[in-house]
Amino acid sequence: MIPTERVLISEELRDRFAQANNVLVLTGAGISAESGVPTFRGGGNTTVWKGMPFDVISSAGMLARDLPAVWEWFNYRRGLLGALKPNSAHEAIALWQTRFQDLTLVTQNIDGLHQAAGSRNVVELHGNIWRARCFDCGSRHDVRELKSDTLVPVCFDCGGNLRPDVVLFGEMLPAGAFESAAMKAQTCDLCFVIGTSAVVYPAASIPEIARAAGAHVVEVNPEHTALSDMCDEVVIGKAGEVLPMLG
Ligand code: BJW
Repeated sequence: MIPTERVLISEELRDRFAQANNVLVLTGAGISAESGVPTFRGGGNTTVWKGMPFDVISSAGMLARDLPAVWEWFNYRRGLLGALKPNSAHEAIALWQTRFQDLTLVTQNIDGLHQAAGSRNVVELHGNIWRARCFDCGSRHDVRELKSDTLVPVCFDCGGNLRPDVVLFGEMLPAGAFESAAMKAQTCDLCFVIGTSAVVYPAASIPEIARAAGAHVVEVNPEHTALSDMCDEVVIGKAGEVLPMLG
């Protein structure tokens, strides 16, 4: 018996994928779900930690009020992520680097799994959980080896307090990150939006910019999202199943 594909990829998408030169990919937490990374929202639920919704603990306000609590939250998450590996969706996108003339990978994820799969020049809109940044001198440090019970580590250069090098609610994105993604969105011919609920701005505006500039916008997600209605095509399915089918 010939196995049937559970996910439907249209002929139009196959053609566009075969002919595309400039491709932009925006990813969110859902692309890492099949690696075991918890998403923030989905199925009507919101991640909560010690009674606090994540948008409270992961906020500029909490950083100002209670830095040790923020470190405790990120130490806990580094513990969750440490052993996880990239999945077939991360691997498929890493292969696209050699397939297209120009591939821009923009991620909202802080887990580093795209890089672990071999993707280079990843535009990280929301930072990276494996780095910390000094409040005083701004220098960045690798915290892969940091002990999981360290609350408020100090800067190896100046002794100032470190903070996770991630973008919390109410904070600005890293200088130039959104701007370079938006510039590529204006010139891409195919734009994939993968595994994001597309409710957090300015990241969610990237596919909107691509669509307004004439790109074909394709969403890959098991659920419909805030962005589905403006997409040219919505592929309902898990990223780890859909992306390898594209080639
Ligand atoms: C699968 C799957 C599978 C599951 N395969 N898919 C305009 C209007 C209103 C508000 C604002 C606005 N502009 C800015 C704001 C404020 C705010 C914002 O957007 N708020 C809205 C939520 C209302 N934005 C900000 O504060 C940003 N900063 C900013 O704009 O600076 C300027 C400014 C400064 C000061 C004042 C005002 C403006 C910063 C946003 C930073 C977001 N940070 C976080 C936390 C990072 C650190 C941490 O990890 O703790 O980033 S929030 C969280 O959401 C995280 C994510 O990157 C981000 C996006 O989530 P994502 O990736 O979409 O995940 P989910 O869980 O939402 O969705 C998962 C999806 O996967 C679902 O759709 C599933 O179906 C799907 N899925 N399995 C494929 N196998």
